[in-house]
Amino acid sequence: MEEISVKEPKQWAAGLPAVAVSMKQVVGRDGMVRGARGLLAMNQMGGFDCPSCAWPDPDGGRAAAEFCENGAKALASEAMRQTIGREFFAQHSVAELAEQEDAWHDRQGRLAEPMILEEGATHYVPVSWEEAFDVLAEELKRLESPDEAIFYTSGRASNEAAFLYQLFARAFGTNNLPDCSNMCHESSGTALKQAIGVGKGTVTLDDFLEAEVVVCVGQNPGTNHPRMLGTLQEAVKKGTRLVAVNPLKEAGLQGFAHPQTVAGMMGWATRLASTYLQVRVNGDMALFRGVAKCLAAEESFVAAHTQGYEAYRAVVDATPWPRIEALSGISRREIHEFAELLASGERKVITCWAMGLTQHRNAVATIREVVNVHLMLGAIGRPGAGLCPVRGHSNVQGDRTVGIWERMPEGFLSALDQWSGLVSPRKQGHDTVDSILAMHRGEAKVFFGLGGNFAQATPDRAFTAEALRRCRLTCHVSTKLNRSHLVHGRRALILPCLGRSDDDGGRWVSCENSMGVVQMSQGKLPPMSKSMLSEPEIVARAAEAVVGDVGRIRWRWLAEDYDRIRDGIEAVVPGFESYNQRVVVPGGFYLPNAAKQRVWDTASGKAEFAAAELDAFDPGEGRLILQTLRSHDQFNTTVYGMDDRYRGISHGRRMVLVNPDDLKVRGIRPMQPVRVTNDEGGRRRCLEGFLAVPYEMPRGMAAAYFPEANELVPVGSVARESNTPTSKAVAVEIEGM
Ligand SMILES: Nc1nc2c(c(=O)[nH]1)N[C@H]1C(S)=C(S)[C@@H](COP(=O)(O)OP(=O)(O)OC[C@H]3O[C@@H](n4cnc5c(=O)[nH]c(N)nc54)[C@H](O)[C@@H]3O)O[C@H]1N2
Ligand SMILES: Nc1nc2c(c(=O)[nH]1)N[C@H]1C(S)=C(S)[C@@H](COP(=O)(O)OP(=O)(O)OC[C@H]3O[C@@H](n4cnc5c(=O)[nH]c(N)nc54)[C@H](O)[C@@H]3O)O[C@H]1N2
Ligand SMILES: [Mo]
Repeated sequence: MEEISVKEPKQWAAGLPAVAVSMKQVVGRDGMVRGARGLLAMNQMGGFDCPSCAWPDPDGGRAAAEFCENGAKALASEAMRQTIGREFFAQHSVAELAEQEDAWHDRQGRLAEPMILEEGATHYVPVSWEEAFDVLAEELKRLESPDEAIFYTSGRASNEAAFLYQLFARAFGTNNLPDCSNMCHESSGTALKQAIGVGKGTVTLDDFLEAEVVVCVGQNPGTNHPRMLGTLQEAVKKGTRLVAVNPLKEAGLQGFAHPQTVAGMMGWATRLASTYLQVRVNGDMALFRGVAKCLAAEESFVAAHTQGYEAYRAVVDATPWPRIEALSGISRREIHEFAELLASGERKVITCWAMGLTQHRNAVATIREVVNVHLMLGAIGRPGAGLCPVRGHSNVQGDRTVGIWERMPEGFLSALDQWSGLVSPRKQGHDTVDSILAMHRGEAKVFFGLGGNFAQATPDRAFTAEALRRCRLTCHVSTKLNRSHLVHGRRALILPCLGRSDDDGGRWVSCENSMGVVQMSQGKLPPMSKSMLSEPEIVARAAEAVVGDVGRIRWRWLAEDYDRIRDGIEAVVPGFESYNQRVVVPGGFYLPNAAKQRVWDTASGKAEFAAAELDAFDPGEGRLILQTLRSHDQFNTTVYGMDDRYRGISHGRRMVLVNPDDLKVRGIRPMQPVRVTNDEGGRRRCLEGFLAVPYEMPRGMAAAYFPEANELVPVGSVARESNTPTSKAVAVEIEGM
C-alpha cells in the first residue's frame, strides 16, 4: 500500500493531469476501444447523457469531446468489461464482502445476473427474474398496509424509469417515495418554491455569458461539476467577475486550465474568482444579510414584483454588524465591497450554490436570504441574472418533475389518476429520514431501491443499518456492488440493470439537466451480460407481479416501447407537450419556468421576501463544526480512488482536515491518529484512527470525507422544513489517540 501523503493544495484545476487521469481511467479500467467509444458518444447529440453530474451541455455546437475527467471516471466505472455473478458470490460470503472498502466493491465489476440472499443464508445465490419478482410480490403482498413499503430512487434513473416507478408505488397504494434529493437539494426546492413559486433554478447557460457577476457559494465545481469551469472560464474571459464563497480555498474556484485546449494542456490557467470570501461554515445567511444591509433596493422591481420587503428591511436594519461579522467571519468592509460589486453596472448577477448551503439546519432560511438579495437587486427573470442551484445526480431534477416525491401536489395526482384510471393515495409519504425512522420502528418492512446506495449515503450509519436489518426484504436495482447489498433485510435481492452507456436494444430514454432541458439519451455499448434488464423493464415486470394490470395500465405494453411511457408523462405533467417529437430534436427542449418570465406561482402571486431571524450553527463549547464533503476521486458513495488531487492529498481517505491552530490547542500533531465523536441525542457516534491533517480554513471548523464520516451525522439532525440531514454541520469533539 502506498503511503498517505499531504502536499500544498493546488491553486487551479484541470490541465494536463486531468487529461492523463481521464485516459488512464478509460484505458486502464476497461480496454481502449470500449472506453474510447463510450467517451466519444457521451454528451453528444444522439449519444448518451453523462452519468456523472447534472451540468448542462451547450445548446449549440458541442466540442468533439464534451466530457470531463470525472465524467470519464464515472463512465469507466459503469462501462467495465468485468462482471460479477454466481461464481463471485459463491466465492465471497456477505460477511466477507462487508469487510471490504467501497473502492474495492466498485472495482469488482458490473452486476451480471439477479441474485437472492435467503433468510439465514451466508451467500447470495442466483435466481431467475421470474422468481425474483415472485419473491418481491410475496413480501409486498404480505404487508398489512402499502405504507409499510419504501420505494427509494437515486437521481440517475431516467424520466421513463422514474415515471413508471412512481406509478408502481402509487398503484401499490403508497406515497413512500423518498429519493436522494431529500439529502441533496431538497432545501433549494423548498426555499425556491416558497419564494418564487418554482423549485428550480431560473438561468440557462447563455445567461452566464451575459452576467456581470457570478457568485459561487458552497460548491466545489472543480471536482463535482468540472464542465462548469469551462462556462465560468468563458464568462470570466468576457469580463464577468466571479466571487467564491467557501470556507476552503478550492482549486477549481481559483483558476482553470481547460484540458481540451492547447493553452490549458500547457497549464496556462485562467484566474477565476476575483474575490474569495472564506466564510465560516454556515455563516452564509449572515453574509447575505450583511449584503442586504449595504444595498439599496431596486425600487421599481420590488414594488411591481415582490411582497414582504418592509418586514424584511426592518429585520435587516435590526441585525447588528458585529453579529453579522461574528457569524460570517467576513469583515464589514469586505461585505461592503461585495455588495458594491453586485450593485454596480446593470445588476446582472447569478448566484450558484450546492451542498454548502443545502445541508444545514437553517438551509431553507439561508437560501431564502440569497433570494432576498436577488429580489433587492431585481436580479431574476432577465438575461444574465438569476438563481442557479447546481444539481447533483444527472437526472435528479427530472425524477422529481415526473413524480418522484412523497408529496406530489394534487394537480399531478389527479392528472395521473385520470390518465391511468387509478385512484392514487393522497396521504403524504415518507422522505429519506422518515423512511429510516419508520424502518427502525419496525413500521416499514420492505425496502426497494431504484439505484443508489441507501445504506451508505444516509446519515447515522449504525442506526440506519439497524433500520435496514429490521426489514423483511431489501431489494436493489443496481449496476454495481455496493454496501446496501451487504447491509440487508431478512431476505435480499439484487436486480442488475443496464446503465446509461449500455445499448438497450436501440431504445432510448430522456433526462432533465440542472437548467430544465430535457434531452434524449441512448446507450451505445453492447451490454456485458445478457441477464441484465433495463430499468423500465424491471419496474414494469415488478409492478406486473405485484399489482397486475389495473385501470388502464398495461405494464409490459408500456415498457415495450418507451414512447408509450413518454405519452403518459405528456398526459400528466405540464410542459411535455409533443414530448416524443420534441425530445428527438438535437439539444432537446426547455421545460417552462414561470419565474424566468417573472410570473410568480406563490400564494400572493408575487415573489416573497423572507424575514427570518438570523442564526448560525453553534456546536457548543470545545466542539468543532465538521462538514462532510467529496474528494476528487469519488461519485458519492462510489469511490474510484484514494486521492484528492486538488487538495494535495494522496492515498488516503480516513482523515480529518482541521485548522492548524485548532489542532495545536488540542495538543494534536499533524498526521496524528485522532478520535472524532458526536454525542447528539444521547448516543455516541465515533470514528477512530482518522489522521489529523492541518488545512487552511476558519477557526472552529473541520472537514472529513463522505461517506466515511456519515457515521457521525445524527439521523435526528435535519434542516428545518426540508428535513435534509445536516451533513455540513456536525458538532464534533476531536482528541488525539
Ligand atoms: N465527481 C463528482 N461529481 C459529483 C458528485 C461526486 O461525488 N463526484 N456528486 C454529485 C452530487 S449528488 C452532488 S449533490 C454535487 C455536490 O457538489 P458540491 O456541493 O460541490 O459537493 P461537496 O463536496 O459536498 O462540496 C461542498 C462544498 O461546499 C463547501 N462548504 C461546506 N460548508 C459550507 C458552508 O457552510 N458555506 C459555504 N459557503 N460553503 C460550504 C465545501 O468547502 C465544499 O467546497 O456534485 C455532483 N457531482
Ligand atoms: N455525509 C454526507 N452524506 C451525504 C452527502 C454529503 O454531502 N455528506 N450527500 C448526499 C447527496 S447530495 C446525495 S445525492 C446522496 C446520494 O445517494 P445515492 O444516490 O443513494 O448514492 P450513490 O452513491 O449516488 O449511488 C451509487 C450506486 O448507484 C448504483 N447505480 C449507478 N448507476 C446506476 C444506474 O444507472 N441505475 C441503477 N439502478 N443503479 C445505478 C450503483 O450500484 C452505485 O453503487 O448522498 C447524500 N449523503
Ligand atoms: Mo446530491
